Amino acid sequence: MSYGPAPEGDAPVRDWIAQHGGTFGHYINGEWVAGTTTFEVLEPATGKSLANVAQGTTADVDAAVAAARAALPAWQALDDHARARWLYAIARGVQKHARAFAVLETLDNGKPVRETRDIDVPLVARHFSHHAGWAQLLDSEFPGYHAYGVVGQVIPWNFPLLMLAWKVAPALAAGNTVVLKPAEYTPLTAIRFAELLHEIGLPKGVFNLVTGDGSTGAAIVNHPGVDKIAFTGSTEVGRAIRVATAGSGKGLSLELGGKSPFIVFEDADLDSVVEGVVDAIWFNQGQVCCAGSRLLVQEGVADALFSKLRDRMERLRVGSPLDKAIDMGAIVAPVQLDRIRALCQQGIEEGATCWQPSWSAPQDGWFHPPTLFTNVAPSATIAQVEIFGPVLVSMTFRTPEEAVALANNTPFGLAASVWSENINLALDIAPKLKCGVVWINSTNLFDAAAGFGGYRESGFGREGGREGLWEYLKPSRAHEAA
Ligand code: TAP
Repeated sequence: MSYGPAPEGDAPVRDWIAQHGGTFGHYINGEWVAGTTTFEVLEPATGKSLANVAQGTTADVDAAVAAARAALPAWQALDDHARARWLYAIARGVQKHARAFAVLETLDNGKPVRETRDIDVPLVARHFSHHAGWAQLLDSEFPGYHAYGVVGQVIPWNFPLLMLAWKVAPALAAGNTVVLKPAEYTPLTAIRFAELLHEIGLPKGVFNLVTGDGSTGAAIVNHPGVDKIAFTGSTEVGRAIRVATAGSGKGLSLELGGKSPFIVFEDADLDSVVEGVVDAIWFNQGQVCCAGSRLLVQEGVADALFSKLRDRMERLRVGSPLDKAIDMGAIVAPVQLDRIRALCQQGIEEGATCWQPSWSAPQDGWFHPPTLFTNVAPSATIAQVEIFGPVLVSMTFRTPEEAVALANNTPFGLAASVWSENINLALDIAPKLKCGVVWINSTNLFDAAAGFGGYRESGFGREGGREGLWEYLKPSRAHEAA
């Protein structure tokens, strides 16, 4: 299949890249700084080159931290209402350029434009306007607390702009200044975001962007001038960051991986369940930290559900993410695709049954079909590790107690969803699940006002709402002395 039509119009976004000569630098102290070296960013749907982006060095991180430090007194001295006005201006700017942000995110990440247009970008704007509200309530709602100072933020590639918003909005609202590193695969919407801040005139140094690979992230984490690290990414890197920051006095919040259960009781409405599953595991090709990647279904309805699910999977469309009719786009990078394939192979070798619909893979780019595993042992590798792809692993249970035991049988603890027409049963099960978020008869619902985050190996700290604000505040000295 060729790279299909672009109903959302990708030409203006490709023109924007071309206007920059296809090369982008860091945004430090309100200026664009060329990188000493660059790396190539590829388009997942075609495998072709999209842009070249600066590789951040320790000198770049030093400059960014110094700029954030210098900007701190004036930013903190701003009246809360004045800070709120900046956040509203950012929200408005995102809305104004929503189409360009959505298309750019789709080109860079490979996720369907229908998702970036209807979910990612609107949630970004909502996050900034929500935190504009909080900026005005700091004195009344958090007396005796003040901003950390300079915050270092390192984010993943699966929701590039949304993860930026989850980090930057509360940090700025609370009066911190920021040094942010986006993921190597997907830095472009963060770059366009920095351009937006420049256009609206945010004071220099309040937001600094240093692009690069993991070494740039490590330079931010280890920098002595950073007061707090906020990280979203894999459990493996989160663990390394916790070790690196131990004893440094830095604040830390970690939003890590997951292996979230999707629990279906036999009285659930199976047609709703099927649509829920589509959203849980095939949204963003399953590259979602809280993806409902483990389907736990009560024995009496297992066969009926699998049959309905297979029918629905046959109708999922995989292809060019710029096509609005597409359900699943591309996997972010070949290394991720290889990892997904290898884990599927391991699942088969360990005795599970793999089912995929008939599909024709687009010739270019990196695509994987929706995949369902049945007959999976709870201890199987695919039942335990985060696959981070469109692969659903299913197991059956007999009793609610067994469902809870299966659900809690991984080291993670991010999210869960429970499906039953008996609300008493669902409400009884929910608090027994070891995870930060539980959805009932729904999944993947995010709201700027609701704290999101995990525990166990899914990390600690919350993003969103009042709980999220705490991550960017610490007691003022007077309060500590009291
Ligand atoms: P990671 O490989 O952990 O990368 C995350 C970020 O950390 C990237 O910017 C990465 O840079 C950087 N990094 C890599 N090594 C580092 C180091 N030693 N020190 C500091 N920074 C370093 O994760 P990913 O593959 O991008 O994202 C997928 C993971 O994120 C999944 O496990 C997913 O569950 C998790 N996630 C969690 C949540 C929440 S809210 N819990 C939300 C979204 C995603 P490079 O890009 O250059 O490698």
